[in-house]
Amino acid sequence: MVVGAGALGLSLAARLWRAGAATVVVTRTGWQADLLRAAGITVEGDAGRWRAWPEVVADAAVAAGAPWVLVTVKSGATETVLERLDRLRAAPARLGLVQNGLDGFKTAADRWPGPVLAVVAGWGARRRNPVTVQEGGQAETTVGPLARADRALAETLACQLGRAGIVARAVADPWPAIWRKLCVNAAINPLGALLGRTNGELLADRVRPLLRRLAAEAAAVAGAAGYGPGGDIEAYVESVAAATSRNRCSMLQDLEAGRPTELEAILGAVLRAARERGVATPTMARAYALLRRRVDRGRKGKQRGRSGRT
Ligand code: KPL
Repeated sequence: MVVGAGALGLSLAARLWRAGAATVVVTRTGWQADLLRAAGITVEGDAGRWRAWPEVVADAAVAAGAPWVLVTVKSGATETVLERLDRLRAAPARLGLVQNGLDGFKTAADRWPGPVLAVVAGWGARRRNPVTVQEGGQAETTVGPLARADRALAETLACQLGRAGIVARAVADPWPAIWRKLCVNAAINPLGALLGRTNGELLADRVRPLLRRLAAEAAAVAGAAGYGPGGDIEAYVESVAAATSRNRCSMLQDLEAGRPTELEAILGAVLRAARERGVATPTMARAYALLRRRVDRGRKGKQRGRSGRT
């Protein structure tokens, strides 16, 4: 069962279905479920366009007996979705959480009664419309146990993802990978969102130094939290931007679509950790303030639109 039919949810469900897994997608809305049932999922990627026809439901109760639940919703929706699944007694299904940030992983580990695994996604995707997803290249995905699970279970999931064409590696402890991805997101996402650029365009000469500075600040915070990414984090972030070069980062996609962003889950989380540990993060604080203003302006515009004022 794949919960969430955003960019990663659609891409994951289509790939699992193509690899022969009995796949059910759970959408948030009935109208998206109807569209997907009628049109299937269209995936656009390096290998051209292809179509997948997994089962689609808007009500997770229909798929309550699934042995694996892969939750792909945004960080802010994790708690609500887990409560809903728990009420359906979907536990003790094995739960794989595909997400950015830190808090969703902590929530899932605390709240879900069954085994929980973190899936730290390395592939980029963009939902072009409710039934079409454009894949934007991939870096390695990491799978690891968070609670009531072990490395063997992570191997099983990584193997299944591998069959679906997702380059995945199992580890015994996913937290270093979660923090490393946080460094990637804390560098690529605010710049992509503020400048309206693809990940690859962030490697242009005038932008690259900012990308590197954000990566270095995030890595200093990760180090102070005990999860220093090691190696050359700036080069690593650049390699992810290159590997997903055609993708517009998720924060940019969310801003453009007027959806809630993961600003708090990503930059908010790094800045909170920096404050607690006394780490200086001036560039990130500036990026956060600019984005906060942009997000709040978007929200006010939406409210005005709803109340009918121009
Ligand atoms: O995770 C991503 C995101 O956009 O949120 C990256 C890896 C940066 C791909 O775009």
